[in-house]
Amino acid sequence: MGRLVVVSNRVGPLQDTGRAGGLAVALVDVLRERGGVWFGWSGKISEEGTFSPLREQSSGNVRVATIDLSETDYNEYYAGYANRCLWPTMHYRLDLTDFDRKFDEGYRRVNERFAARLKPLLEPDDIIWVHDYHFMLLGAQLRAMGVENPIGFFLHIPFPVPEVLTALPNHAGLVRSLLAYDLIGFQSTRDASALRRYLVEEAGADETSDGAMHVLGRKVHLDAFPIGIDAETFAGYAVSGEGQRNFRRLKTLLNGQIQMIGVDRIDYSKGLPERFRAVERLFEDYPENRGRVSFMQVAPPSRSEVRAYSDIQRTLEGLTGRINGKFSDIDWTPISFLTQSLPRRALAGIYRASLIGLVTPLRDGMNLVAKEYVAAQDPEDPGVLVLSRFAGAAEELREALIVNPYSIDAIAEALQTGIRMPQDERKERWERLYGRITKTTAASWSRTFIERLTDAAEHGR
Ligand code: ADQ
Repeated sequence: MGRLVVVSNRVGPLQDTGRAGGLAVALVDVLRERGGVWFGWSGKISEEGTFSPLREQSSGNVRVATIDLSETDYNEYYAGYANRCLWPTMHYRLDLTDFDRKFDEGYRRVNERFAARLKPLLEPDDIIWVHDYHFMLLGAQLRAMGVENPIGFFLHIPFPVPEVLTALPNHAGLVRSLLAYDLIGFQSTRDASALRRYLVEEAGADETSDGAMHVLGRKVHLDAFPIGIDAETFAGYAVSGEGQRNFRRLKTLLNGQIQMIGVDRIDYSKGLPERFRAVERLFEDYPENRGRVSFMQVAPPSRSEVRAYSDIQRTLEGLTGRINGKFSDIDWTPISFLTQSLPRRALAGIYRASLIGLVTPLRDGMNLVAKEYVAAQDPEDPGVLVLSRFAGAAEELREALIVNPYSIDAIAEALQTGIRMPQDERKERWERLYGRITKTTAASWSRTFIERLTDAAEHGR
């Protein structure tokens, strides 16, 4: 069995810090099983940039190797192309894109350098698994350097329909580079069909009998591999010492009142202003909830060097102030807005103390918070998940209350339905949801992808 080489923008950590997400843990598990290398950006900016010496760290049979970025690389590749061109386009926000050709050049340059720095680390039997929108060109560049190992790509964010993707100035080049991968994986069938449709309409592709595509002289394998969490471990977090402490703290504070929870990075794709307005609408349309129900949003800032991100934090602070000013009483505040990140065990306890989990992104590849919320519930008295139809998770989590995140009225109505839902119905829905999240886990996700990649590389290029 060959080693596994994982490439992603940010790497690690190899040890459980109590803060790392389920994805990092899943990847460490498969890396340990096969032995291998995790290669990516160090998170540091230095003058030498991608020419900097390799930063290395090993734990058992797993080696982590990273390089720095120069300030220009960071601005053009990361803050520029990845986060001002690809992220908004893939999330259907063409109004927020900034197509500057310098970003394009920076993205290509950094992908090339990562390929060049990765090549000497490779062994002939390695399987290479590239992650996410930062490295769409990497496979093609490795091939151009003569690398023949199986190379797979998994996109963690949505893949937009051709009508949207074709607004990206170099979409043809980007997609052509993707075709160098032996297997292209997406979060949902919706995303996989968007690429299929693009290949047919823009590149004259034909579908083969095994579901692969013949395009530009190549056979390309693509499919949906919905990412999961380690649900049982996360359920354990909710009843761990730290989980229970947070659960009790909150329950004491709530004193019989109902709590609704939202947990997201601050990002315009997460539908946060719409969610805050929906909470306001709940108190307007169903005034019996005033003094009885409150909403907590935990949202640490991210990518604040990009204007659209800092703007949204100000909007949310404004909305919190306005809504609290309008409805608060001496012993009740409708919204608390926390801009910090919390340890995972504490988070699990907070999910469990909340009757409603609000996950309402305008677009999301999957959304792991939806799955974590379900995992953390008390099986005897579970809460209700209110989930956007535009999250990849909605394809699987069909027993959630599925909403249109653009409709403030629809969200408010679902909140009211959730608040009033009898315990029997909550249990019935939750049992089905829990069944689904324990079936596809983080571990089964990575194993399935690697198996399919090995297969695709063996049987058809
Ligand atoms: P993200 O956009 O970051 O991920 P998501 O899937 O929800 O979105 O994952 C966020 C993770 O960060 C969750 O594990 C959550 O618990 C954690 N988190 C968020 N806020 C936190 C806080 N305040 N404190 C502590 N932890 C917090 C991208 C894609 C998603 C896709 C994932 C994985 O955008 O669609 O599901 O990758 O593929």
